[in-house]
Amino acid sequence: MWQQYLQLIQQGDIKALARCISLVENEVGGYETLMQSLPPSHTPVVGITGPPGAGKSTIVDALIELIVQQQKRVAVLCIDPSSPFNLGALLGDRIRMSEWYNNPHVYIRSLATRGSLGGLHPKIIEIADLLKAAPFDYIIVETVGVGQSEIEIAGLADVTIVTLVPEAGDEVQTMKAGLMEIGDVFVVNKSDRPDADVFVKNLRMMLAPAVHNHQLNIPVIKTVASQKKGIEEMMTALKEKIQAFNKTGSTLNNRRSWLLAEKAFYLIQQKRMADVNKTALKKNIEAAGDKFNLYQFIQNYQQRK
Ligand SMILES: Nc1nc2c(ncn2[C@@H]2O[C@H](COP(=O)(O)OP(=O)(O)O)[C@@H](O)[C@H]2O)c(=O)[nH]1
Ligand SMILES: [Mg+2]
Repeated sequence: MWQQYLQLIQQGDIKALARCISLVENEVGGYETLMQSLPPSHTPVVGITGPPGAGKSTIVDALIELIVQQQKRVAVLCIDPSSPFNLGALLGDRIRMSEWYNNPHVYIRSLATRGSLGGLHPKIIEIADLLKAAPFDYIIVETVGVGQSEIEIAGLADVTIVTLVPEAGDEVQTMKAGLMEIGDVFVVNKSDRPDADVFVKNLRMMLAPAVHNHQLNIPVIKTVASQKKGIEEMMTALKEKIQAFNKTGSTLNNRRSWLLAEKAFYLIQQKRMADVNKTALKKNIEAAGDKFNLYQFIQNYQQRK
């Protein structure tokens, strides 16, 4: 079954892909076999993060349109409980997600943040890996920049876009440090607001030390996503960053290595827990009787493994 799924996914079968994601989400027996057979992939993963209401979904919507115009295929994962894509109707007619749902070049999946300890989604790495096996040209992951999520998104994404809005003129300083550090491209959306230019200037000043120290180019792009302004500039910056990333020759970077180590640790722990049988433990404890020492017991148990 799983081998067949992989073939269908690789052929671009969206239904098979959607089904597989659900199976993985629900940890249906055998999904690990599928995961183990996934070939390496270089589909660029673009993370887009920022505060709620900054316009991330609106930007993604405009990006999808641009990508589709260029005859490319895109998958979008939306992990934003405050404005999920499937509630697009609530956001007004500008988000035309229903249109994308029927477009064979676009796949959109909303994920709940259930059970995740401040991170993105318990299965985000697996789901992104599945998407990478499918013939998409881009994978976009939208997340709210809160809690631990920006650390995860920076590890998961090849290129991270941080979306901000001009607020109270020059209060860039109050921006979360975490967001500051992970942006490869900064987007100042809602630039139709009068204080946008001041904000952009201050943001560039704040980024200057990083740019200078690490010889980085960190573009700051003004957009009015609701009017699709600035989206092409953003796409150009994005493509340059993807190219630069591909040139480094390795998809591993420090953040990704940490994320994978974290995930491996979690999975190994889970696997070890799977062979711990509480009933058997209780029997052993009862057999030891009054001489039972909890700490010796644990020590012996670990040595036996
Ligand atoms: N004035 C203005 N409003 C915008 C712009 N971009 C998005 N919005 C609106 O801001 C609200 C939040 O946008 P949304 O994309 O859901 O933000 P998200 O929470 O970051 O995904 C919606 O009502 C959008 O229509 C913009 O450039 N200018
Ligand atoms: Mg959103």
